[in-house]
Amino acid sequence: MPRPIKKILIANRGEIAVRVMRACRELGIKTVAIYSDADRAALHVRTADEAYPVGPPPARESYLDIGKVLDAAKKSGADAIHPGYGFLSEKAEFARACDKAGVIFIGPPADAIDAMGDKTRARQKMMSAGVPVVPGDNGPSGRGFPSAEAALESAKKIGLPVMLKASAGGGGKGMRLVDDEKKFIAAYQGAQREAKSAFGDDAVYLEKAVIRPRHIEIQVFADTHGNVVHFFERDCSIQRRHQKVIEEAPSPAVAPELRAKMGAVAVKAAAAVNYVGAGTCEFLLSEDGNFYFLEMNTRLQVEHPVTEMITQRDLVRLQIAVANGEKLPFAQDDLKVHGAAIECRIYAEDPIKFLPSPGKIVQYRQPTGPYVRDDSGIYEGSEISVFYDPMISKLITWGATRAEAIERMERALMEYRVGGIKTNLAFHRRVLREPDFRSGKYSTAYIEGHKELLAKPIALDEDDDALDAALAAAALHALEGGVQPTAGNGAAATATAATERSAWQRSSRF
Ligand code: MV4
Repeated sequence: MPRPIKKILIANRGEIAVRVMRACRELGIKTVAIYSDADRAALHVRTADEAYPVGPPPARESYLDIGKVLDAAKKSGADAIHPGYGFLSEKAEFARACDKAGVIFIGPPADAIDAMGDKTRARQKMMSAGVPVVPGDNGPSGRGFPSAEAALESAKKIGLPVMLKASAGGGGKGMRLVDDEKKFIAAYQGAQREAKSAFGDDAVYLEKAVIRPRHIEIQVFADTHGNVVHFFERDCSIQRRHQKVIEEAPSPAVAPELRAKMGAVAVKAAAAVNYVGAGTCEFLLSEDGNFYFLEMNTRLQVEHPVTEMITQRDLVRLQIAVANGEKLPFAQDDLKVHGAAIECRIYAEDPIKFLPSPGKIVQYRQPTGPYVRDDSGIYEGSEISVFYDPMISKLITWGATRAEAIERMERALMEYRVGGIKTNLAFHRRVLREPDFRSGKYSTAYIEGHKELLAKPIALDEDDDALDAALAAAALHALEGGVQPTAGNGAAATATAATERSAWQRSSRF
């Protein structure tokens, strides 16, 4: 039995660092933050029991510097490191360096990271394990083709359209769609060049393109005793440029039978690489109901809270338990889907151009109330830096049904106020009432197919200012002997409340 973990260094920043620290606090585990020069006053630093500087703002020189991170672990006496997501979380080299330094890496074994990190290798491994992958060709060497012409011959056999993907890639990086033979050679060479410069490896493989797929992923969990379970699916089809925007669980497109089938396949995939800890198998679900393994993310994911909400389990606590060598405290049959959960990623970004909008948060009101969770890494007065991901928080709501979760999300989005920077709050409000989203009939082409969601707000209630005005007007109307405010806030229907509300809201505009 390994000694129980008493102190964890969180090798990350922002909301995920705070999220991990919360689980540690509940477990009586001490927390250690690391921070770059840009993050001296960041929330994760204030939340930790102790904190160590790791260098200049660029991640390469701080959060990604393995030597500095391990130095901080040594100085602090941490016996484990939680990498969060991004940064060092999927670097096998880091997992190995932790092992060597005698620090527990809270994540899968380095060999499992390697097995899934190389996409052609993962495809081969999954095929051998009986996991369905997208029909395609890894090339005669198993890692790309001897020439673009050889690749074209294979593409013709597969049948266009095909996807060109970098073997060392993932997450859509270096990916190209080819639907015309005449464009194939140039696209292949372009993909090779891109792969070479992005990953230092020009191997490119082919897959038949699945048109308008849904992105369905299965959360898996394995302990060191050979137990592997799945926590059902998340639907992450609402993305823009490979950036997830809204996620939900369960998927409106997945019936119980398909859920069980995909879950069993994901468990098989994890077992095939001797997986340990939290992981996620990504699948494409085609319009005709077939599903194909795409890749496995060997980390805790951003969107893990929707799974926590529908399974009533704390995935970070489980990660720590597994890292302690404990057995999973339940079997597959003990896990059930309870209701529905949705997550909206709130970004500091220009709502029309989708460009980051860094700066100081001068006003911040987090939504709360029943079945609302807002995982945030910022506070009023803190800064959204140009150096890191501009996510402000993840807003998650739960409902007994999907409809209830949506209604609750709409309510929570109305309560949310951010001042000083631009956000995508108004975008989320528009999606939540868009009929294709509400019906659950959407695919990865959703945002592209709904350009009106990106358009400048036109209707009166579509931006914060107009919303404030409408609420104030409703309250005043009620005061004058009219109907109750439609926002359902009975308390606002008094003279004082109405005045205070509009004054407070005015102060929130910048
Ligand atoms: C595909 C595909 C269609 N056919 N592969 C994008 C991210 C990376 N994990 C895989 N991706 C895709 N691979 C085949 N054979 C479509 C996508 C894709 C996509 C996948 C999931 C979520 C959003 C997406 C947006 C565009 C393309």
